[in-house]
Amino acid sequence: MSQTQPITLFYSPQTRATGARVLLEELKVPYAMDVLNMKAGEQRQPAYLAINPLGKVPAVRVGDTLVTEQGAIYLYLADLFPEAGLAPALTDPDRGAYLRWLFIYGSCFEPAVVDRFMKREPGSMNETPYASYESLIDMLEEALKAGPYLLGERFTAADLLWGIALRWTTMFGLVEARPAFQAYLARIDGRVSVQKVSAEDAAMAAEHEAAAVRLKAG
Ligand SMILES: N[C@@H](CCC(=O)N[C@@H](CS)C(=O)NCC(=O)O)C(=O)O
Repeated sequence: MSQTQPITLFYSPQTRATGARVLLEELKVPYAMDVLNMKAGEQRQPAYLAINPLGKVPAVRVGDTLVTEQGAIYLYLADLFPEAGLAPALTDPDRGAYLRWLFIYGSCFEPAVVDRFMKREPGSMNETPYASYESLIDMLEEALKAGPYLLGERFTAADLLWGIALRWTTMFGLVEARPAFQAYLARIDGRVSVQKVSAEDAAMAAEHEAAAVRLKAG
């Protein structure tokens, strides 16, 4: 481990924070969690809005450094612990493709999926940030067909971001479960880190639901 500052992950189960926790598990570093019950609205309370004014998880604090936004969090943590080998170095030719996949996630994939979920007309190819949903998903399929990972043989933090995202987007029917995606998901789901966090998430989410019901009942 290259640094010893305390790490706190601001977390809520079965959300976009799940992947950030999986990444910390893969990095094999100690971390604490500040868990928010989103079903009880804790993410909109002043204490958390001071961490992320958007009231969104994940956020991560390492010493005095606070990072929000999934892409930024993955980039930061994987670079902070280079010995885990989840981020190509700045001078590595793979760095370009790695950054591209980390950034395409937030700047293209999420807007495309949200437009689809909301049944919003996305506009023409030159009006959207992602050209078209089909071209984006086809590009992802091409990369994963070659596989086994986004950068070929090399597994990186970008695979955790995309693997976890593909899991929930295919589950909700927002992304068609093409064979290349299913094979990729099987590889990601088979990781010990993913299995551990998924099991703990299920238990935590059930506790949150029960606590929110108790709160409503007064
Ligand atoms: N742009 C943010 C989005 C994060 C996000 O949407 N998180 C959801 C959980 S899946 C959230 O915190 N929602 C709480 C709310 O909006 O009340 C990122 O990529 O980190």
